[in-house]
Amino acid sequence: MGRPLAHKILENHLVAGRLAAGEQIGIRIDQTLTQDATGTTAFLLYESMGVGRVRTDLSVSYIDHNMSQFGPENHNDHLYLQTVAAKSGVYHSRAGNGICHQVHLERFGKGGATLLGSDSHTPTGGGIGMLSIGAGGMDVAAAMAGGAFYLTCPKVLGVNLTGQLNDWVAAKDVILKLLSILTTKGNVGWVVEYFGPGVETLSVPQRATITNMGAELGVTTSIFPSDEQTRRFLAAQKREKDYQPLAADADAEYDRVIEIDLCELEPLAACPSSPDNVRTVGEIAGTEVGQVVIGSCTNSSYADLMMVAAVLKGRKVNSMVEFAVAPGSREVLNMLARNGAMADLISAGARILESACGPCIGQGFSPADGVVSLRTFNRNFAGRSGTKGDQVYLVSPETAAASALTGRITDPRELGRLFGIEYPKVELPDEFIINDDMIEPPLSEAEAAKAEVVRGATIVVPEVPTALPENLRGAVLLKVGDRITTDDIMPAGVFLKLRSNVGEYAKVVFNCFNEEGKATFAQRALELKKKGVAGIVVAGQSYGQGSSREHAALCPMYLGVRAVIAKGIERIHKANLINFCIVPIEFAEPGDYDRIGQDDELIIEGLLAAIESSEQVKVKEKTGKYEFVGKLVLSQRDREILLSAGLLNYTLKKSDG
Ligand code: MIC
Ligand code: SF4
Repeated sequence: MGRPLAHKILENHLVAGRLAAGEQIGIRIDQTLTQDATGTTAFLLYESMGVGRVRTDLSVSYIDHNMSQFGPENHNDHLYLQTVAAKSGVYHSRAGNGICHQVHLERFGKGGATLLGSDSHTPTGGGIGMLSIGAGGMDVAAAMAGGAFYLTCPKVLGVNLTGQLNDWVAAKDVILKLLSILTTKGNVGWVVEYFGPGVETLSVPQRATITNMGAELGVTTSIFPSDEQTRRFLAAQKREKDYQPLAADADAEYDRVIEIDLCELEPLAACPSSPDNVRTVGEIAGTEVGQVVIGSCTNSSYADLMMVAAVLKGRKVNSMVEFAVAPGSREVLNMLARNGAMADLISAGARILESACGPCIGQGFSPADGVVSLRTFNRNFAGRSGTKGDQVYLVSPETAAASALTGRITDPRELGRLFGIEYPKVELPDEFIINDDMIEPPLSEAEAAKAEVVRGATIVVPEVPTALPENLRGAVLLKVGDRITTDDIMPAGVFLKLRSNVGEYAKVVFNCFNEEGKATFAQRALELKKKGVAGIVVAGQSYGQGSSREHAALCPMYLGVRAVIAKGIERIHKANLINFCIVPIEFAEPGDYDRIGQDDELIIEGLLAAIESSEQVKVKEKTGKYEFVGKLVLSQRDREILLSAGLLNYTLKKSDG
């Protein structure tokens, strides 16, 4: 039986388990990436492991999220990350050099290798044929220390691409189409693999847009073959030596196949406030727009920005539109500065933002009340932009540029009729301007031994979890519905700078559910913790969607939360819960969710024994009002981690033994 590419790469890296869908496997990790918002915790935990230099082929630490620098926190983080990277054998991409995924694709990604990143959009590397997986910082720290990464061997969903995109239809429309089919929920345990004759018509940056936003499906990763397009891209990056052709076997069998004819696609938009709330741009055309932003790791490549510049050249954006551009990397910025396209954008009225995540993670540029904001990003969760009740639409650069001109949501295919604009076919350059001066190599071992790590006062080593009790007595601190995102659990935006101080950051856990004048989630949790009562969170389906931020487990753990009972929990978040010793429990009967009320006290007798050897626990309401069965969907290793009081303790115990 022919094998998909994803399974071939997994097989080449397999160190534990059997390569069969659903089995627990361990794989060797060749490269890691961390970014500053998850990186400080990852490196603090890494340092606690006491392993010295990283044991991967390559590890890179990026600064791209926390760059607003209101107060000393961000710069303290940057200095810590720069010095700890130098000492630990890690490359350091300085603030201003670009968004981790874009820079990694340009400068480091390699087909056939494995990449583990402490950011959910790490699958961007799938655009170059690399098996790239997002994880919590603790898992990445363990991989930097040479440990394997453990996951459920995924099923493979083949997407057969045929045809070719029409003018003005973009890679973004391909992934939006897939999101409209698969939605953001129910896809845990799958890899999406693209194949078919349409693949060769897509450039590496287009493929990277598709694999990047594959994260919104909730799948383990997405991957494209490595072919002539890949070779051309790597050659233009002066890295042809990193090229190798890779593809699935011709007779590869997929667990499911979806057909997408690229010729049939049209411009699409994800409407507020979920990436899978997809409609055609035609259906929503005419809606007034007050803000347009081009950027984020999804759509800020050279070709994306050249397309926008070509549309806007010699024109002005609508006077009621705030228009901003955040180039994905310094390389992209340099290219556009040198070839004049940046001047075209500036003349058209663009506000040029830093090469960073910026507005995508609520670091400025929040829209006004009631204003529609069109963004080329990958997430439009409610409030993520920094404005309560925001109306964020996710679109392609083509649709964004067209709408910036008219001030209304506009199908870019109308640009010819409206402005006489012909489709500007953007070709990738034969050579990018390569300048790696802002990527600092690590120190030699001898130099590293003498080097000091700079640790500012705002950087606090996180608490480690305590052991779970034999019998758990807990109160339901919060009952929430379906699709709670990690942005809901742990908001970013103005709170992002608190990432390196768990005690401070924990004050805003579940902030969006706090009501004015009432005790916050954090206050209620700490009150219970003082009384020796654990916190429990009850949730619906797809709990913990979105980002990889382990603070969504670490901060609740700090507040005394010991269990999450949900109808379903997303992959990365579930791993983070286990790593920080919060027990993930799934309802055996989803209907039992309805019986639980907020503030109910629940008792789980024999919790430790169940974690050791059972697939279920019995959960009783304290006064006997009801009881129900919860499933423990855990691998043997998950069980050992929970019984060891979390991944750090587990790792330390293993290295002692
Ligand atoms: C995001 O897009 O939500 C982030 C911010 O990049 C996160 C990581 C984080 O919260 O630091 C992600 O995608 O994992
Ligand atoms: Fe940064 Fe946004 Fe990409 Fe997350 S999704 S890495 S915040 S640009």
